[in-house]
Amino acid sequence: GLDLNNIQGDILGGMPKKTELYYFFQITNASDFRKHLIKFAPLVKTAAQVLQDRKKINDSKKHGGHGLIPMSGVNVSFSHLGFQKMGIDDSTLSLDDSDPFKLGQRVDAVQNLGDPTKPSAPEVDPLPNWEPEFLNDIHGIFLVAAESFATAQKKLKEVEGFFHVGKPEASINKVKLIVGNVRPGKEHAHEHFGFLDGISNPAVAGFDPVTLPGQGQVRPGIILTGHPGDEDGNGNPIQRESWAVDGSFLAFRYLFQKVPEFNEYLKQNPLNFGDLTPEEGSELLGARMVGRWKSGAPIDITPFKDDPELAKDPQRNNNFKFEDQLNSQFKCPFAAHIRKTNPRDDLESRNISVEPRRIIRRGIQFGPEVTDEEKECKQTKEERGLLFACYQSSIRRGFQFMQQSWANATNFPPFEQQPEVPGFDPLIGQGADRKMSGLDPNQPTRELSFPDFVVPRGGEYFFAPSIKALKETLGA
Ligand code: N7H
Repeated sequence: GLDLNNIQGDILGGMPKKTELYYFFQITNASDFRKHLIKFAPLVKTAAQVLQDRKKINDSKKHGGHGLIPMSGVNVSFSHLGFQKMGIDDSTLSLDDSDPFKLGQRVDAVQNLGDPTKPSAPEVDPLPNWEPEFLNDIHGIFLVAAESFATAQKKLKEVEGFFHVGKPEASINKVKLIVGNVRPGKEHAHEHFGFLDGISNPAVAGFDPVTLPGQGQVRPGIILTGHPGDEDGNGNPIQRESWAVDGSFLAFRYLFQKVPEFNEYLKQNPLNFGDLTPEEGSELLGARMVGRWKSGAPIDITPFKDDPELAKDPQRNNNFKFEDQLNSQFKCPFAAHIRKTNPRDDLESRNISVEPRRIIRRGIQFGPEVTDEEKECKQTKEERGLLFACYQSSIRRGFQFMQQSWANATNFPPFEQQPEVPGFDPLIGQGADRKMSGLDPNQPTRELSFPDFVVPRGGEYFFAPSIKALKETLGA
């Protein structure tokens, strides 16, 4: 079985959160840092503790409470540069020199992910057009999750204390702090474009007691290093050093969302279908870009009319495979965000497993609600978006492949018979001439072009080590 006391809690289970602080740091004194790390390690929330936390919340709700009990959790991960700085040989974390973990996301973003480069970029080694802090070397990240900002803030102070931040003997230096927040009221659990998020994550064998219909189960090694499924591209188990077992790679992306522009696009391009009003035609367009209605109901099940009851039912809201739509965009466009990122039977019907590509998403929103001024001028004035974070046992096989070979690849998913090309993932697909087919159910070949709705402004790849590794190998 899995040793849940040895695995960080954000990977399996997910730290409960209303607020989450993303604290990016550089190690300034490696030997002191490693000493401080030993003392800090017991603070790190484990997968076992997350299960207890969730039980506490559920019990409180059962007894009529709102479940908002004071509670916090801290996790820590390191970049390749961070391991180098600590003097730790992390060679079993990368397969080769072009492994995205080893490259670092700053390089991978331009080489493989398709991030726009700085306007003034030189010809050689151009930099991505990111916030300046993310062009620095980042060695590690603390994730501090809590039920409130006050609790999170207090916990972060405690974390900083372990590393003597603010004192001459500090062993780390803050590069950037980003505050994540779930959206208020009814928008709780919805991302900034308005869609319910966090519905579809794979069940992990040996951890999740049930697999919901359509959810799909993965072997533990798809997410965790050193377990069955932690394989190279040829299906051979990767030999990890013992300290590198029970960890997971964290892909972080700082994604800004242009919400007023997205809304205006929907408004300007309502789908004309059946007897839909223009407002309903705009709703349908949004649903077809994502593959789900804002409520979360999947359009493969309910293509032309939202069904909020279905959306709320975990037995039904993920129970679809596009199986009767393999060569059709009638119900769901090929390039819809959730079909691009989990093509289900588009691949499985060809005996290509989606299991190795699956990731566990743990993100949170940042930034304020759209202001009246922004609504009026239909332009983004405030910074908001998604702190995208996902776990997998290989960045190359998981996040990088999903972005590069699925979302950005206009001929994915594969199809037969149809003359149309799927196009870009309308939300996250990157490249020139962003467009997709299949949005208009009556005219699947019709292509719609779109501006950028999601803009990457930073990121890094990290490895979340086991608790034992923190205490015995990295801590010294
Ligand atoms: Fe996506 N969105 O709000 O539209 N995503 N995503 N994502 N995403 C999903 O099924 C969104 C991003 C995946 O198993 C839903 O839980 C936005 C990146 C995967 O069926 C919604 C952004 C990557 C899934 C969104 C964004 C992915 C998924 C439906 C950026 C990876 C599960 C809710 C700002 C490269 C697919 C749900 C499945 C679902 C949105 C980013 C991947 C609503 C706004 C960068 C694997």
